[in-house]
Amino acid sequence: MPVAKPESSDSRVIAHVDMDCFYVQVEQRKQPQLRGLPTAVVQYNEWKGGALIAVSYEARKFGVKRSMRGEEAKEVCPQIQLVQVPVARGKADLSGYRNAGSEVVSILARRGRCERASIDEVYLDLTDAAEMMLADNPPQGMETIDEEALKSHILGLNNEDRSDVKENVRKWIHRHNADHRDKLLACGILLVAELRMQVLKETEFTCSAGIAHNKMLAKLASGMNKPAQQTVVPFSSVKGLLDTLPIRKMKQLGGKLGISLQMDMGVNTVGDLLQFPEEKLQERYGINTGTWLWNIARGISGEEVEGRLLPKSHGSGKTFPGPRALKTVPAVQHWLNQLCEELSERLCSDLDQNKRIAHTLTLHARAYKSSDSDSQKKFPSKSCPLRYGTAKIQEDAFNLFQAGLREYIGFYVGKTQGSHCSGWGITSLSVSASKIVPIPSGTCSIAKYFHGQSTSHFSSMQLSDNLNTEATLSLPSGSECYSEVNLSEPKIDFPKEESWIKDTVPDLDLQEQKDLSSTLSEKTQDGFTQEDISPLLLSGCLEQNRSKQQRDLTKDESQFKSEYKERKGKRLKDKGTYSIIELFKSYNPNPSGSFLSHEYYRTVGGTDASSSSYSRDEEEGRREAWGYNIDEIDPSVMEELPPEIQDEIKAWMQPHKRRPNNMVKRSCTISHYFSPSKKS
Ligand code: DCP
Repeated sequence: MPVAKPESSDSRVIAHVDMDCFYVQVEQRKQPQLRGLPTAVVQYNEWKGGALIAVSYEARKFGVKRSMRGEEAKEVCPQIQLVQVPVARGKADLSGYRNAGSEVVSILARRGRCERASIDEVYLDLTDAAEMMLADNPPQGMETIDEEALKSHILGLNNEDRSDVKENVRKWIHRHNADHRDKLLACGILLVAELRMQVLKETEFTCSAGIAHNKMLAKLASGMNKPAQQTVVPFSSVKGLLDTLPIRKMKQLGGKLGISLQMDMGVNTVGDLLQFPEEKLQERYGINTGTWLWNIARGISGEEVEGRLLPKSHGSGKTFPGPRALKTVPAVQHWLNQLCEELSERLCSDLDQNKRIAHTLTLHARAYKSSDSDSQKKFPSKSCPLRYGTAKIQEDAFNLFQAGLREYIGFYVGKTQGSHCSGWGITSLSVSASKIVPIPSGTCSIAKYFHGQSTSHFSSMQLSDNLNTEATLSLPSGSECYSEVNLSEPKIDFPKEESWIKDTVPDLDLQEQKDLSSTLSEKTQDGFTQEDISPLLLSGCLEQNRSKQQRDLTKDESQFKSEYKERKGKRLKDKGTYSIIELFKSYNPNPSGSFLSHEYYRTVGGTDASSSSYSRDEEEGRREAWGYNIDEIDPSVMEELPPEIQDEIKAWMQPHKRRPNNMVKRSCTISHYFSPSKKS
């Protein structure tokens, strides 16, 4: 049956699904004896019991918060179970959590377009499925409504008589006189409840969800009732929700922009924004941001759910705070090698499982100079074409670091090498691989492709007298071959940047996202963006290793071959086998038909409806744990904004770089992000 396309964003059904205390659930699945107990996951660094990064709802009842260290948590909750994040190569190993997130994504993606927004959250566009349900089997006529759906929280629903909340939900779903938008949301309620139950059955994880007409509202709603519950925002309740919502609770407004709205404009709630005409907001914050603020005050957001299940980049990073700062080049190289090894491993897995290749390697660092008045100067992020194989990535990353350091300290790095303290310190290092695209169709010989890649620096030099000559890599189909060397420069047709690289960095941890965000916005030393840069331009940075590369070519390729084979044979999934039925029987003393009855949560550690993932304390804790610079807008949030808005906010946050006239000039593209109905 043909499915009617939604005419405006009001008639879309969008869900935001967020796992509950995710890392804790992953650890509890590994160790089922921890289920139902107050539990927290701590960073591998054991100082004062390690920093808490995930706290179970049972532990939250005792006042345990993410901002605490293990020892503090033990003070408020002596029986707390602290589980350490797995460690590999001297740093946190998040692969188990990433893989667990992927399991969930593969289930959620069954009913509609699915966008993996971070390690534990997903957006779904369920519009087509809802329209289909409405046409085939509308909820209004259903005799029985699933128990889990009846436990939904519907904003604006009069629940004065608390004894019959489920009955009210049933009536709301059954309304025959509801408008089309509410009928679609009723379908959304059933679809999401079913998906959440499926996730529970197949993975043993609980999640919470928000269901609304756009991403912004769905995201807001998903944190309102946790854990294992879902919240719905009918169109008629949007104004009521936003009117009283503190401005800083909007995830995009937790940083400087939110502070400015409060301090400069006297805006304390999202509803307060309604008093300002769009022009006024544009005048103050630029055209794009002004329009965006005008829209969010009205609950309008036309941002699409991208069909993206895989991360758009991979990153590996580590911080070295305080006395742990790296002060010598060999120390940096040691850690870079560890990070590159992890990155290479993930690239191989991505290649093996998803047939995708990454094209750009970027190095990010944070540094300080002990004797410099220009202490504001940032360590420049550097990028180059990515060559596969651990040794190559390590080598390139080290070269990028040296190039960055030269620029940062202003004189030749050689002077600072050795074990002496050189007057600088590195407090954070990360490497990331981006521009990840599927291997072009017809490219059956992966190895051949990488032979082409691995020699790209040489080939680009050979091509230097004819810069317009870009050899096309045409690979014959056939079995993998590791022995041939193809000296041509690979040519890949990238999908349009906007359509491929979304505004989020889903599979990076918060620190990695922050670093990547800053790199993507920075230009290189030569004034080229990383999109502009060609292997030839990097020859200065890489030249010193050219002869070594030539010598090592054969060795590197066989190394890549064995790494690739090794990865291929490795099973990544680590799914628990504990029966879900057994699990919930053993923890639910009064099991009802539903896996997650309210009784379960009351008995083994539920939370009241006021607990929310938007709690300020938790936000602060997260920033602390990840070394956030409070002066910067939360990048994990900013990256979810349309790129134009990101640019504008970045410009706004850096007054010295701000050019208001420019902002006005390049702002005319914003309108397509928002519903055309906004002016009505
Ligand atoms: N995380 C982390 N370091 C932080 C914050 C979070 O490593 N400073 C990790 C652990 C979390 C996961 O990210 O389990 C997801 O973070 P959320 O903010 O979604 O929080 P939780 O899933 O832990 O809890 P909630 O149920 O409140 O969403």
